[in-house]
Amino acid sequence: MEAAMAAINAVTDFSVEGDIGVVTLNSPPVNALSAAVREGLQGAFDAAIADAAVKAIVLICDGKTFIAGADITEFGKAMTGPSLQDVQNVIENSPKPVIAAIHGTALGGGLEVALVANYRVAVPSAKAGLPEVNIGLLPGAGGTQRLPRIVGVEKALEMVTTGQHVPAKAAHAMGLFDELVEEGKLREGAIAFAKAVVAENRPLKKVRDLNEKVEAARGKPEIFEAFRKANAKKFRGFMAPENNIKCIEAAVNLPFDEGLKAERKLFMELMTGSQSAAQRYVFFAERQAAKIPDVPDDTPTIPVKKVGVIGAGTMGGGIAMNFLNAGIPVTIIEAKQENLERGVGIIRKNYENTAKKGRLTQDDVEKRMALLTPSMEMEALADCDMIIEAVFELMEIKKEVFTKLDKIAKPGAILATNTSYLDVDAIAAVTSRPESVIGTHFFSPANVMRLLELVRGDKTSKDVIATCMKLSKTIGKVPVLVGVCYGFVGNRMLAQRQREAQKLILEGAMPWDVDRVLYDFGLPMGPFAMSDLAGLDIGWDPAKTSSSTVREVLCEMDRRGQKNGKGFYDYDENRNAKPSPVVEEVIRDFAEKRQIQRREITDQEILERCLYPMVNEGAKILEEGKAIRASDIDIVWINGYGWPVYSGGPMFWGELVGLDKVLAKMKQFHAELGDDFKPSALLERLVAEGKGFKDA
Ligand code: 3H9
Repeated sequence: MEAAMAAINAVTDFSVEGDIGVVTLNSPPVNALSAAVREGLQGAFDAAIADAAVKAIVLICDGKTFIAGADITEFGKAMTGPSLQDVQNVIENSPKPVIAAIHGTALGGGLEVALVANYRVAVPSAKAGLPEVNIGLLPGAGGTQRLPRIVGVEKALEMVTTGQHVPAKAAHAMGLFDELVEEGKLREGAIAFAKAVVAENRPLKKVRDLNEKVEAARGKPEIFEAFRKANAKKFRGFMAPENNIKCIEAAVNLPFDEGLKAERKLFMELMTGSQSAAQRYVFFAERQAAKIPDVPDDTPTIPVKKVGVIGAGTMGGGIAMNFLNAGIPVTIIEAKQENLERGVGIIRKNYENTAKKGRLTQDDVEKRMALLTPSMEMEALADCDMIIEAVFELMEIKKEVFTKLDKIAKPGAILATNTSYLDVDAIAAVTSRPESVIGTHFFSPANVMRLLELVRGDKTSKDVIATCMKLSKTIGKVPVLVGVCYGFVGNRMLAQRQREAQKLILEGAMPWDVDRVLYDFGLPMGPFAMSDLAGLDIGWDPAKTSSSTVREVLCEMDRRGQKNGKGFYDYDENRNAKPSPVVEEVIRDFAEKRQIQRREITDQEILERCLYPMVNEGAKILEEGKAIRASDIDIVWINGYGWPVYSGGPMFWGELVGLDKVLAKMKQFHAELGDDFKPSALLERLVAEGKGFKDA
């Protein structure tokens, strides 16, 4: 072989430098292990092994990262070219030492390739992980058998069940990386390392032969039981964590090749199931949501170097924290001194609590607080590039704020209204620049929840949309662009579920029946537990109360929710909920007065009554063009309301159930229970044409 570079195929090159062979992958965006990459790798390693001048082989990647894993887009399709295992066999059986040179992220199948090399060197900014669990899978190319042989059982359990990306320094400390080389000098560093391996004639150690750490855990099933118990709440409903744990158990209890077989079987079980299909769908849906058809990637953006937030209440404070966390200065406005001080105090307290938990240093806390300018003058917002209004959710107040803002804000500044329901166009109309106005619906707590519904008004400019989509990422949010309608996507669909939950308790179910069914479905909590947590008296006015709903009656009885130990449930001093006989009585009495005949209600009916109308409403949102695509609706529900990711969101789940089945039930309920169940025209059309939401 010549010293010159030889192309093995379109994505793989092989070159020789002195006596070191260098295999280079270049398959943007993330060097995923597509058929072409597998083929190229096999060809390049065959060439390197056959080349008599080559004494050791370095595997390195061009672009932003080392191999980020198997090519997820190929899953579920017929395989072409060599399998990943074929490629790994060639590398692992190489008679010449192989060094994986890592930058960016070595993830999943990528790390599994690195684990069949004899050594791994990396730059300090690199990370490594087995994140398959996040797409409902497990590392299916020996990762679960090799990783514990290097890092030990406890760390391996942690890594495969969280999917965490371990930073280079920690990876080095746990032996996953053999050496760290200077940032920006990976190629030189890896070649130097390879030369040293050759010069010192180091033995060809293989990870599969390192048994000490797995043997240390043999005969100790309590390690696994304790791990399962400690994480039971986190893993609730998910199949993948348990299969990952079983694989690590196999690594401990079985010889290596038997362990590989167990891994394969457990991998296939996940790969062919609906949970992984849903989680893979969500992975791509989240990235798809960032793409707006009429706002191309190269749309100009407005530099946002300073942000204003109007309102230092719970929402305003949380919103401000997002920007402070990202290093963007914030001016925060309140009308009254005491409210301003209280709001700023809460922000500081939040940061200090985080610092107490060790997730921030005191220095970080001070740096963030130094970026915050409290003020009682709206004029202080004159130099802000973006201003987010987070005052009380009342149209008249918002209009008043925007009228003032229009006079103060500099030309081109983005004017955002944080609203959960209100008409963004009506707010924009009071300004002389509706093109600068956009809705930002943050979810509470705004510094924690990932979802951000960005509400596009009739006149919102593309620059403003492009800026807000990108800025959302900067502040760690998952943005979804939605249209103006009451409650936008999330709350509009939630209203369907809430309405049915209220009806069901009058017709025969109890709040704890409804909550149990929805919790068992995988939601974080049911509607009544949620009401108790939020407080039953939110928006309740004792002066205007009229006993017109069960909630009102409960408020009149001073049952205000968790905060005073009684709501839909009774609470003990540790806030454990118990079904309340008093509430049961109130409900029965309420139904009787309204002559509602109570009857037996099955769990199945609760599920269908609460969730099918949501799917139907999602279809209406789609047909009205208030969401760009069905998968955007799913992203809203997963990130804003805790819909279980393993069923993919309401729209994906509707298809999993079968749109024909959903429609048939909606028609039945429509006939029996009235217009709340009127099927959407889109749903009817899709079923008639045998199509799914992606064809909408
Ligand atoms: C696996 O390895 C199974 C094996 O154990 C066993 C097999 C037998 N495939 O996220 P980004 C695309 S399972 C295909 O925006 P970032 C992505 O869709 C895999 N495509 O960039 C996007 O496309 P587009 C285990 C992929 O810089 C573009 O790349 N590995 C894959 O924010 C850029 O992505 C994982 O689960 C893929 N594997 O983050 C890692 N990965 O531009 C998954 C990405 O058209 N990937 N794309 O929208 C990640 O976590 C992030 O993408 C990464 C980069 C951190 C790498």
